[in-house]
Amino acid sequence: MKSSQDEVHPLWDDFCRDLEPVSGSGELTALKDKYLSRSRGLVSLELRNLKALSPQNRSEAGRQLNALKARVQAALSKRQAEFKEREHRLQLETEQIDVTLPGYHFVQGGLHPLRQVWREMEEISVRMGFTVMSGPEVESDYYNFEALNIPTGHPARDDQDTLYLANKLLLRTHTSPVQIRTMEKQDPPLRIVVPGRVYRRDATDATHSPMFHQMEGLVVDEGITLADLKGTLEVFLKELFSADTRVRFRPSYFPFVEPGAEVDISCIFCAGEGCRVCKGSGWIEIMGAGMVHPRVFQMVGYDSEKYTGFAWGMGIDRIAQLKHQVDDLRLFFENDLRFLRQF
Ligand code: 2NL
Repeated sequence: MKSSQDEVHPLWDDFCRDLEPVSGSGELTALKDKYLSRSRGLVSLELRNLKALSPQNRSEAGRQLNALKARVQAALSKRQAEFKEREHRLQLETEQIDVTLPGYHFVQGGLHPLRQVWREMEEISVRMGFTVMSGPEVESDYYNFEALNIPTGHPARDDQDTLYLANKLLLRTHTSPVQIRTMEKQDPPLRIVVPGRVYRRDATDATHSPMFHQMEGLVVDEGITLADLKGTLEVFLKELFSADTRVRFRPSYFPFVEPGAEVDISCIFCAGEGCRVCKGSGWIEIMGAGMVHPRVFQMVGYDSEKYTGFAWGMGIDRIAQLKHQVDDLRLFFENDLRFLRQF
């Protein structure tokens, strides 16, 4: 007679037939329920029926049922593992990434050459103790002219061909209105620089643009002298160009300063020998400057007996042209990438 342990319970064949067509986790759970559910499972029912058997038969049948239960559990686990494996393989196939594909090309931008010079001038100024200020590009006649000692009918108004807007507004022709606004709000001492866009009614050519960039500066305190102006601008220009740059001041006229000066640097191309750029003179005009006119201080409510100051203004575009030897201003505004990529 065959050992009872080898004898497989008849439910095993049923189970095997049921398991055969199962193709997914859901069906497998239903199958597990059918055989092993505590309340309704076929194996569980058989186990409960053991009570009705005689003690000798019971232990034999019990062993057989427990063996069946273990085989069913093992078969279910094995199939479950196969499903999991299949799912994983499918995932690997469908979610493949070809790591040999070329990456995205991110275009690296850069600062416009004018902005680079703008920044450099700001940085030098900040190192020298100045605060960078900005203000509106649309201005009133008062801030652009009146407060700067340029009254109606003054020849300077004709010189500065202004772009007028509606309602008596205009596009600022220099950044000076920002200094006026700052003085109205702040008491001395004041050390500020103002870079910004400015506008003139000019036709575009190699040396003119209706919009260009300027940086002005202003120092106001007690006891400020022309020597402070000369020393400050000399340090600034040596930083901006080179330590061996020489600076000279020629008397000139601006309505908002007295005395006024035009400031030259020794030619950065021929070191003063005389060349095409400096037209043989050895000097290049780089900015205008002067001691702030007492009338300007009176307009903003500063005590012109107590305070003195100096101011200057220079073209950012012009300095960029010099630094990079760009002979046509329009190149800075056309934004041809072949030009811009050189900076
Ligand atoms: C130039 C000349 C200059 C100023 C700008 C200024 C501003 C105030 C008061 C006094 Cl609020 N002066 N600015 C002074 C002298 C010259 O610029 O040729 N710029 C390109």
